[in-house]
Amino acid sequence: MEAQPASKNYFFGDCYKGVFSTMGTIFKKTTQPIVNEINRLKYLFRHNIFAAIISLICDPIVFAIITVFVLAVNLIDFVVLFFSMVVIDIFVFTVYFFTLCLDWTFCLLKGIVSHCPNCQKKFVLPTYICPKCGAKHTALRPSKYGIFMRKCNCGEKLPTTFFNGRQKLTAVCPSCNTVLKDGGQHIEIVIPVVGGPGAGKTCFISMAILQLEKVASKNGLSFAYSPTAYDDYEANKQSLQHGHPPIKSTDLRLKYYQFYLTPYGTKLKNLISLCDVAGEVYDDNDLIGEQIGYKNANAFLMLIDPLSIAKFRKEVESSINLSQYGASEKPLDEILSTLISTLENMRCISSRTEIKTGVAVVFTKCDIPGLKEKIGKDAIRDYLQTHADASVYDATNELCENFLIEYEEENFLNTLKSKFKNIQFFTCSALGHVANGSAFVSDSVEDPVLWVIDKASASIDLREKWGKKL
Ligand SMILES: Nc1nc2c(ncn2[C@@H]2O[C@H](COP(=O)(O)OP(=O)(O)OP(=O)(O)O)[C@@H](O)[C@H]2O)c(=O)[nH]1
Ligand SMILES: [Mg+2]
Ligand SMILES: [Zn+2]
Ligand SMILES: [Zn+2]
Repeated sequence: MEAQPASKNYFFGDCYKGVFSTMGTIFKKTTQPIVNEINRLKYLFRHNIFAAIISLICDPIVFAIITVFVLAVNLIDFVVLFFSMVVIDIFVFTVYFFTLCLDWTFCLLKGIVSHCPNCQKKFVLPTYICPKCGAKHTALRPSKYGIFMRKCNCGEKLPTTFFNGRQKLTAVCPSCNTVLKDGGQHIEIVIPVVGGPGAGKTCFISMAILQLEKVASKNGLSFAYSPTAYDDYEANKQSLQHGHPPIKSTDLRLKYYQFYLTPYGTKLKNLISLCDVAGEVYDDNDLIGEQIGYKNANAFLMLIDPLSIAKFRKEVESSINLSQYGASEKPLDEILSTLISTLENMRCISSRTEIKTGVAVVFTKCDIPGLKEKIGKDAIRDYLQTHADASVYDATNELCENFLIEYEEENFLNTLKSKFKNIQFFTCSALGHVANGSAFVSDSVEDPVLWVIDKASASIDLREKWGKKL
């Protein structure tokens, strides 16, 4: 463990010094009569050799008794101190080990983890700041500096576990010092939203968060938006509510939009991050390779702008104004292969290894005329009429896969299905209509977000919504 700005605990340092100095003092005191006797004899030899010889003849019994007594006292002292030291040691180390394990097990079982919204790193134990002197404690856990509490160099006592209040201290990222929420005591779920320029990521994220706020309670969840210094949620929300789409993203680093979504009655909060980025990042392998948020992601939301499918775009371009729908031109399979190679590099996995992270594949902009009948609500209703056993989600999968095959995106579909183990298709419209001055009204944007959250979270279980346990 890195040296900490704290003093060592008594039982891990000064305790032994004390025991050894006590043993030394007892030894010194008890052997004093022997030393005195030797000094007396030395004196006699120098000044009165006759008296010295008499003393040597008469005193050996007394001398022997004193020596045996002294040795016995020291032996008893040594045995008592040694065994009490062993007992204290065993006790202290048991308490230390138990507390350390309890703290780690609590974090592990509950899935306590933090992701830095700035440098994107993931860690269980943040750095804690001493409230009195501002010193950084990089390993505030049970240790030689203290089992339950540690004393900072300034004298302030700091709790070393979540059980006795470590989370009340200010926690910062160990890598870039960004202040973290909840003192690091939360379950954090990070979900990058994947899609090319203009795919509809920013619209989707903003409208999904707005919608989640409305539907959370129906699903037994409490919702609270938690802004970071870097997000544009308020600005996007304002413009969307006034009928203006958000401005094009320019951030070449993942931007975390964070909110709490926690089942009622659960103390430990789920902090969810939907991560946005400018779609241009997918054009540059170096740039995307710097976004370690992908490596640490708990799930992915992959957005499909139907207009990025060349054959479909061609089919509708004469009947709609493509620019009104902000048509994305980046081919789907290029985005997918960039995502896959990024994950393979970051997670050090081979091209044949399946990725277990859940993916919701979301057809957005489904207000485009004609889509409702192909993959949207009308198509699902018709499908269910002829497939009585299928669920809405089975129907969506089947219809979306057929759509991709029909519009010559089989390559994309095959790669997706062969690489990712957990896939569910969704259809939605983030805006509900093209910009016409009236407020946008989203349709079904919350479902894919809830699906990936349910997949990734141990505490959120929406089986009633899906009709099965995910
Ligand atoms: N009709 C309709 N248009 C949409 C919808 N979602 C997005 N758009 C349009 O698509 C455009 C691009 O959406 P954004 O959310 O900014 O796309 P993005 O993926 O964030 O794009 P970058 O920031 O460039 O990466 C918007 O300006 C809207 O015009 C939708 O659900 N329906
Ligand atoms: Mg954007
Ligand atoms: Zn950081
Ligand atoms: Zn301090």
